[in-house]
Amino acid sequence: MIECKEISETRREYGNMNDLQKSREETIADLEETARDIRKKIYQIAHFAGGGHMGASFSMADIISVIYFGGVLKYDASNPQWKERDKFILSKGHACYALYAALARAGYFPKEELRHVGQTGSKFGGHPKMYDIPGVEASTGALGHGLSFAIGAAYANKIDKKGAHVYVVLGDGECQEGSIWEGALSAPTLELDNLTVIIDHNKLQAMDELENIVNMNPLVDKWKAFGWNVTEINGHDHGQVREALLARKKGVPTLVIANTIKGKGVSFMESVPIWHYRMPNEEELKVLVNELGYSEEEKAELLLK
Ligand SMILES: Cc1ncc(C[n+]2csc(CCOP(=O)(O)OP(=O)(O)O)c2C)c(N)n1
Repeated sequence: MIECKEISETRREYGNMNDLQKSREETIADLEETARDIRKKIYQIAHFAGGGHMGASFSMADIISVIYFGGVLKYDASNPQWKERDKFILSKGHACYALYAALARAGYFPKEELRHVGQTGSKFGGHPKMYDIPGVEASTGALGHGLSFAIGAAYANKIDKKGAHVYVVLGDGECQEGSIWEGALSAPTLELDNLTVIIDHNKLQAMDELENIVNMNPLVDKWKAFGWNVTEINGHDHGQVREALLARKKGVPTLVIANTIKGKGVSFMESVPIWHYRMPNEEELKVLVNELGYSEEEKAELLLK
């Protein structure tokens, strides 16, 4: 683990969070509940959609909980296009069930809409679409584009002299895309200290281990060499995630390597590649509904054949 001390101290230069952020700053205990609720919603979405990338969504459920409910992102769900807002960009768009769950919980749209994901006529697909879905800042799914998009947004904020920040989540497998490294070169050159990139480092990509496909190690050294302010954390520890996401270093973009477990929260899915895209069978479903902590009523609905 790398100490985040240096950057957490520089955070003070930026002052305290404003009232809007504070209104969404849950305690660590509350964030545990929020993340549990987001995991419950992720499976419910998959259940009603009949499939989806659950492992990738569970992997980042804690990160997205802290972003939207831990006092990190500045947003107004009743005014999604608010000009002064921060932006969250999910570059690994296949994990959009986590994003949909967070946006519904934040109040961007009624949670009942989550029942229609993936269905004919629904604006909610298996990858997120901007303009159609309130709160979705970029259409993603073709891996490798979100970082460059985020750099454009952060650079525009600088030109417009806006204090807004841009956060982007990348997959670790996604970092094999060449376009990621073009972005990695550009952001420090542009001195984008209003940009924070989080790598969801679950060490799996699709059906295999990252190292067996294209080895990305040592990730920390690579990003440091490209001029980023790098920290490495446990991506399931809400306190560590919050500390790392609120840290800033003047003139330098921040890169957070969040060590995570793909499928986190459902024992039989954790770190098992096949859960990149697969639905549980009857027996597995019984385990899942107990481990995610659904109410008896919710369980009955999900177990209904
Ligand atoms: C450009 C592109 N190539 C391939 C895919 C197919 N694909 C979808 S998810 C995925 C694996 C991504 O792995 P990673 O970034 O590590 O995310 P994780 O699912 O592990 O969170 C791939 C190859 C894609 N969506 N886009």
